[in-house]
Amino acid sequence: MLESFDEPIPITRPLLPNLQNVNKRMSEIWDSKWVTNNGQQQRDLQEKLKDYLAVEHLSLFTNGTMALLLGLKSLNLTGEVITTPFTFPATLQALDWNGLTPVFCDIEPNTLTIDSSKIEALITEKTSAILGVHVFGNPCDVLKIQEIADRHGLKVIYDGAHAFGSEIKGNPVGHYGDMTMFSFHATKLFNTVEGGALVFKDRRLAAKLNLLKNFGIADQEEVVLSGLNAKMNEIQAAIGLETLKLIDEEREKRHTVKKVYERQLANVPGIRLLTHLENKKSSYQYFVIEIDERTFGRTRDWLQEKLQQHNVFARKYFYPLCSDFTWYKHLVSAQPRNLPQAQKTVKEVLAMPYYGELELASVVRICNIIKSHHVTTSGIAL
Ligand code: T4K
Repeated sequence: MLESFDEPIPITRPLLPNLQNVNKRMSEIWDSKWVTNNGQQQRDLQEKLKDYLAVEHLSLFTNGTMALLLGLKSLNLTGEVITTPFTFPATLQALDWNGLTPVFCDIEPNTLTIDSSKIEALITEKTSAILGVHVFGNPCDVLKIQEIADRHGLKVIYDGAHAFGSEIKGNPVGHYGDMTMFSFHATKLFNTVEGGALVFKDRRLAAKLNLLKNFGIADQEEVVLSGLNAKMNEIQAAIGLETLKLIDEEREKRHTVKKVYERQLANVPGIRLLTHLENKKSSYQYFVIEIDERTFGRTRDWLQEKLQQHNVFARKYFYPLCSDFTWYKHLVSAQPRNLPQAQKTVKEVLAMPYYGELELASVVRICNIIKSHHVTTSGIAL
């Protein structure tokens, strides 16, 4: 019988910067008495992130959801947007708040991103954009998506909430599409507690996004469009500036954790590791496995429950499918028969505890719990 962990092992832990360094920045902010509205820390972080992500245009927001919502707004989209059902609710909610109708496209089994071979059949005269999600940091099939978009005059937006630092053949993921959103929530590899950014191709969007995130106020005399309040404040930015210094080291630690998981779970029948990406660099945001009930002998839900009994909190990201939300059920594209791969994936995927501080011995213990509950075809637990 394997022992439970004394302390809970969560799916992640926020990467927190050195408190003394943060306090130093807090003193600067206190002295300046400038705490939000395009302050110095925010401007510094914007420049640092442009360098880090190797992009020309970047705008910071109070969180990833507001970034995506206002990014979609800035592109004047109308009608229908083709997207994936296998994502966090925020992707779809950003469409809803823009009055856009999602058209759900099935996902492909290796990256779990939108299946580019199924997009074209869903395009109608109402389609204005494709919204892909680089889910778990796995980049979408960006070249094929762009080709389809160009043929039909559509915009391409990526929800890259998980993809900070992902690359495709050496190119940063933010180079693709018209616009990419990154989330800087506490659970993300790079975080500003809450926060987010948009990177975009068209430099003219910078001014529009500045208006959209600041009530549409052009100056003290004029409000030129209906915006919202979605600015990143100085405290968020200060934390981001310090966290950014730790990212490369955190990535290395996560790489080591990943290797241990991969070694331990390599030959467990019925467990597929979704970590090998051809020609693509991972963001090291999540470590995800897929449980095939027939071969493993148990369901994903059963395994999640077992891990929980041992004080290990793996998560069913992303369950339920967004297409199963009650307010989409009337859509033809949301019908389960039209999304067979997504319907299968949503029952099989489990995101494992994954963060740099996770002890390697704990990873081995977690894997032993999984292995001990694998059932052979003869019904004997290994
Ligand atoms: N698009 C996609 C594809 C996304 O995944 C997300 C967000 C968005 C858009 C929207 O971006 P933001 O507007 O959030 O910037 C979390 C996050 O809240 C959410 O940001 C994230 N995706 C999603 C995948 O995960 P929950 O409900 O799973 O979080 P919660 O509170 O259960 O936290 C998970 C674990 O993390 C805890 O069990 C322990 C640990 N934790 C968490 C927090 C907040 C800590 O140790 N300390 C903490 O302060 O949603």
